[in-house]
Amino acid sequence: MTAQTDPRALAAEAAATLTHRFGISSIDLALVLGSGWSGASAGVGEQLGECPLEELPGFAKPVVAGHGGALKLIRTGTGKVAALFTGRTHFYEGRGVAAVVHGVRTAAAAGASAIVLTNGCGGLHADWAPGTPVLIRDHINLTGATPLEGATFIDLTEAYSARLRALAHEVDPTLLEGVYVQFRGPQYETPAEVRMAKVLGGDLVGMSTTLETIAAREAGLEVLGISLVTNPGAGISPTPLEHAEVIAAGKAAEPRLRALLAGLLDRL
Ligand code: 8IG
Repeated sequence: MTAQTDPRALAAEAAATLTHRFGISSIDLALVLGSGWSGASAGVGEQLGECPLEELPGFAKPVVAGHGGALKLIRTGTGKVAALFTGRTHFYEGRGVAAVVHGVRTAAAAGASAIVLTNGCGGLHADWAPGTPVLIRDHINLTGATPLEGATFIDLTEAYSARLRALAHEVDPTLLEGVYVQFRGPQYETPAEVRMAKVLGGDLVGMSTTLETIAAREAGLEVLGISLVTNPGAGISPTPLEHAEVIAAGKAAEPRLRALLAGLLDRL
């Protein structure tokens, strides 16, 4: 297989381009910023450099406007080098699951040992207000897809590292934990689908993260998943949601999210 067809070779190529471009030998950590998280990441760490993602092999321009696609390199308070992906490819874009996990595989190929996956999602509990961050304890992958091929029997008993969740609790002891349910999207759920997700044991519904976590575990990365509840899942709230309220809640959560990210980067 060539790098054109072998996703791991393509990730190795992207990692080599990244390290060469920034003049570093490797990275230590990676962070993927989901909806509602980019404002929170501003000013976290010392920025070493930035490049548009599409300048690295295998990355394409994101289709969702406002889901910015850049890679920022930062140095943490403890001197570690972290790659921040300011956008991601979603499964619903139809570019295939290898494209969805290309950033994760690139981070692993560049030497990262841990990855923080963040997202914006719907909440399944009426008292989880928009703007509430929730640590992902486990997931349910309802996409019917996987980044793995063949007899790749990856253990997912502790897909989301208990060690990293404990570090997050150190930073913010009031953090909630929950089970994230990934739907394919791009449509939001029906109220019946939201009830189903809850019956199945879910606390959060979204359209990302689980496929990336599977690829990260295959690559041996420790995973920390953090969701930002930006809206109640369909049918959870008796009143239709005002988009402006969601934006305002996200904005109000920014200081808490920034403190969480900064505290994590000093401990990871
Ligand atoms: I932001 O309610 C956001 N992303 N599936 N459902 C799903 N994805 C989401 C939602 C939601 N809110």
